Amino acid sequence: MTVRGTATLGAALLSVLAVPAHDAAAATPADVSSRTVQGSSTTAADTLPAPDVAGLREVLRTALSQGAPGAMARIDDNGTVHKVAEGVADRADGRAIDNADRFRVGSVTKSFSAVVLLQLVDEGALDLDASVNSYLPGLLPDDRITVRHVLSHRSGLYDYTNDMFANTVPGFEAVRNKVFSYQELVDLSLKQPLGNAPGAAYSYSNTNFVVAGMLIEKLTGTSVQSAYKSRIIKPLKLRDTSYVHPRTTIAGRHANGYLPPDEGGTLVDSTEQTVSWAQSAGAIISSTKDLDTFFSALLRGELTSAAQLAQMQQWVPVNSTQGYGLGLRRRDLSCGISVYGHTGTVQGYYTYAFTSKDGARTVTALANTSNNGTVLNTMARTLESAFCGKPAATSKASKAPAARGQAFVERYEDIAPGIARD
Ligand code: REY
Repeated sequence: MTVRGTATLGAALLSVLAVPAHDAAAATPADVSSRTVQGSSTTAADTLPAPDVAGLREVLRTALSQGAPGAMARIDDNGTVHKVAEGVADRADGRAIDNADRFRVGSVTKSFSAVVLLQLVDEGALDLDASVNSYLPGLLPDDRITVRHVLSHRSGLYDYTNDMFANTVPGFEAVRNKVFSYQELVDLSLKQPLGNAPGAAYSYSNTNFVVAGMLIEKLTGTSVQSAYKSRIIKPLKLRDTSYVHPRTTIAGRHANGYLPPDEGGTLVDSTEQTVSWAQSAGAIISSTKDLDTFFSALLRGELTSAAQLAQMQQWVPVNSTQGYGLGLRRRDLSCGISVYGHTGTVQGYYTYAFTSKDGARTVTALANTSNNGTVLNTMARTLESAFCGKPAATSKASKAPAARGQAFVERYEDIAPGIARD
């Protein structure tokens, strides 16, 4: 279990943050969350507060009041399922959104890419601390950039999407039907110098997971599509999950995505696109059920060895309540519980998918809008409802389920820094 006192957490994080930024080796292995959990044999379902399903519905309704056409969430709690949905999947015909709907998961794709690479580590085909250039000669401008740096966003590689989507709708329309090669995306990034020395600092960049895709294809000799399929989708029987780049449509029942222009006005239906600008950094299609299955299996140790799962949880501090491992995020909730998963932003879709330390309780939440920081922060509160339970009625700080999470997360949101925030 991951419950711990705020004081312990604060001290642990401070000790991490105090590590000199240039000392990458020292900065890496500060696993503040596992420090207090070793030896525990209880499951999250035994010890977590019951999910606050009514509070969860309120969070989704708030997202609708802030501009999301629809929002939904599914909790898988050690065999018990809670499904909540509000609003519409399709504004044209008014069809209600439903947890059976597929959607674009954005950067949750990064966790899939990391899992494939960690499986390759397990197989002896990849060394996390080897230079990326030792596998892809001449690709990156600095031989000191390792696979670990890339998977933990510490390479310093510039995020080309900052420029691509500086103007939201025009940027999207310019690329929605484009097909990029990985090399073209890396070349866009390399127009800018590295933002930091390899290993020295966390700086979220899609370029890192484009490089991850290139490593997957080089080492497996297959496409990322077939690597995801044979290594994750088939073994876990994820029937709603696919990687269909560069096909623009979402097969089967799905939620449409709606993108608000920066200047306000009519939402743009952004459902159909190649997502070629993201590929192995963000182009997977899935469902709330499948993402729950995926993160639960991951934290239960069903996708990698225990050793590689531990590598994925070597946290680099993102801020005082979040860490980034290898393609995996940690978020520390207001009730002292930490959860593990990923967030995703792709035009028209915001996703949160997080599980407990032991994988026993998982929630995936989706709003079918993006470019709306208010909705993004509201949706973060689905984690509070799912893992922290009902706020105590007597507590001043928790008069309403909404109030508690809001103050906590709004200061610390980090999903696609620089571009997806208000
Ligand atoms: C890209 C722009 C966001 C989204 C991004 N997503 O990097 C990756 C992730 C895959 O972390 C777009 N924002 C929006 C803008 C801002 O265009 N000007 O909000 O749809 O999931």
